[in-house]
Amino acid sequence: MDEKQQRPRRPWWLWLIVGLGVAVMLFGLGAPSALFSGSEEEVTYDVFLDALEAGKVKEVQLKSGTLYYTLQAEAEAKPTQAPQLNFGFRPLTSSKKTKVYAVTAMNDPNLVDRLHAAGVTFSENAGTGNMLLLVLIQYLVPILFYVAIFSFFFRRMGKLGAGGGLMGGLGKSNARTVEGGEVKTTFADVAGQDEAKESLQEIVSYLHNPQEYTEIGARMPRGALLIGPPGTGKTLMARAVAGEAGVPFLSISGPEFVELFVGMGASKVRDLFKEAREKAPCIVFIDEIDAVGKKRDGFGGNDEREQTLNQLLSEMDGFEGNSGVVILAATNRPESLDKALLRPGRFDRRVPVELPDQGGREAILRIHCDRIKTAGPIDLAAIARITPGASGADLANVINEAALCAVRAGRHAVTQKDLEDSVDVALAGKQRKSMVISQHEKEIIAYHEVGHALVAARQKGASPVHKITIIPRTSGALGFTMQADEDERFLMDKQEAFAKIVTLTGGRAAEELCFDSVTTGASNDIEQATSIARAMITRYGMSESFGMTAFEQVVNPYLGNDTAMNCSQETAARIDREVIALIEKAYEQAKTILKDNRSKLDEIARVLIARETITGQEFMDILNAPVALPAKQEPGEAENEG
Ligand code: NHX
Ligand code: ZN
Repeated sequence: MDEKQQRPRRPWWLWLIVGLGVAVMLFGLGAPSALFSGSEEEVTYDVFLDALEAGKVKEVQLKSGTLYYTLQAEAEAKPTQAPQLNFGFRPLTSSKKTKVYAVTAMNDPNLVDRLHAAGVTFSENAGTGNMLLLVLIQYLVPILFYVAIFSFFFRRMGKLGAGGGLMGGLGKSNARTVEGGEVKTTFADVAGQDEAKESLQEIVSYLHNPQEYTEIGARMPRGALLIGPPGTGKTLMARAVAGEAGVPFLSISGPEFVELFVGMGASKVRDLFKEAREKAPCIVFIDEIDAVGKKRDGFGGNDEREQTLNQLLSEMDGFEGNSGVVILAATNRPESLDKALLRPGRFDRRVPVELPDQGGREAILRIHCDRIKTAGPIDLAAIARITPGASGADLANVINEAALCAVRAGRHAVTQKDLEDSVDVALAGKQRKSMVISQHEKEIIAYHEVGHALVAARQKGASPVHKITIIPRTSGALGFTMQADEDERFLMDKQEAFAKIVTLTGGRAAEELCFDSVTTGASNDIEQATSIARAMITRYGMSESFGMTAFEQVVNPYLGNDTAMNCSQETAARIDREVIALIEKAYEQAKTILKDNRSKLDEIARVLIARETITGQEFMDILNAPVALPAKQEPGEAENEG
């Protein structure tokens, strides 16, 4: 970020308190021994009693459990040091040179009577004058010291955000503010979200020129809700609106409202809107608004959160139609938001920010690629093709990993190969070169992967093979087969879905066929195959017996594909049986394909073991080459030679 973020500086008094606190701790203010250091002589209680009975004691002062006394005879004679700077402690007697004795007071209830009888001047030193200051420093400073330390650490942990703090934070909203004209992000920095940009363009033009809208009597949307999966650039988009409009950008994250201190959420909302009104026209951005905007349920629930939400709702209502404050909020769980937030007059505009399509991915890659040095031909369309489902953040990461990879290799520019390797890293983790795999296991892995590839290549409706590798990865994958479509697909027909399952079972089928045993390694394939089969039956109406009935719903579409079952127990059991049958059918088909292509399977597996990684092209070349049978050729060659 090249933008200057305004972070309030730590107040000077914080340092003062910390300094005083350290001083108090080091020097232990107020301890009597410090007040009289060096000047008094410590004696035992019996010595004191003897002196008292002998009538030699002249004056006694009690202070903090210690008796300080002077003797008659010595009162004038023995010189001692002048009293030092002491907080509120009156020096004993008026004379300047008196030997002072100190004795720890004992539980001696009759002492007062005896002192009185002996005619001794005695008092308890309760301090005068400066005593208030003493108490202040003795008690208040340490407390302030701990509070300061506490708030300091919480701030460092980022819990209170910039400008927060236990003390400094009251009356502040924690919003990070970027002043108008300083937001450098524009729509040009956001790639592949043309529809979202178009929706927000209206807000930009309103902020530029509000009178055009007020003249006609139009009311601007007060808020727009950016909805989409994580990493799609919702924050970037909001920032770009502020950048395009050249207005201040106030951003705060939903969870910041409700954290740490109970009761602060609502006041933070108030402060935020106060700040926004002062800075208007401006953009207020609330990230992850679902943290505060979750549906209010009937049963108790989270009181703090609901108060925060209520405050937010009433603040949004409080805006006059054209106050110049536009609120943008982002969420990836729109279904969980309170209906009251979504009604007109609040977040009345929904702007979907979806995962990019192939063209969008290429555009995003281009933006990030322009920031790094590259060498040789770079084909970003090819990278876009092999990254279906990747978000903008994923793609940014791919480019950055590639740059890091180039630096690691001691090169000064990124090549296409760096980019491709970096996609593999994103999918399956880094290579684990140190891992030693036995020859037998290598064979199993190679046959497993070639099994997938061959089954894919020999089926209608399966995506072409892009790459096969048996280099183990840090994710735990021992090898993988990557498929990639030439053009982006938006629909999948039943045949294609089934072909996918067949391809997934191809790995295990090859293991069984060639080694007559199966391994645990296929677990991931099995999971994927099962979830496709289940979805075909319960969601896509692709089962003969159930037809177009839905038995499962996707719970939150933007965060994983969690589903909720919605059927009777009998149906659930029938669905399970159908899933089993479908996968069984796929597995048999995969085995048939591999049996029919057994020699190619052996040949390609051998090549794969030798090279560790082969491209889809190399794979197809071997597959389409006329049958090469080295087992039969070798004797022939031997004959020729002999
Ligand atoms: C284990 N790994 O967990 C060992 C180390 C059958 C040749 N005991 O099906 O690597 O068993 O076609 C992404 C994708 C872990 C991450 C798949 C992490 C699979 C993968 C389990 C190949 N390729 N299995 C495959 C595999 C395993 C795993 C993954 C992942 C194997 C198989 C992993
Ligand atoms: Zn597999």
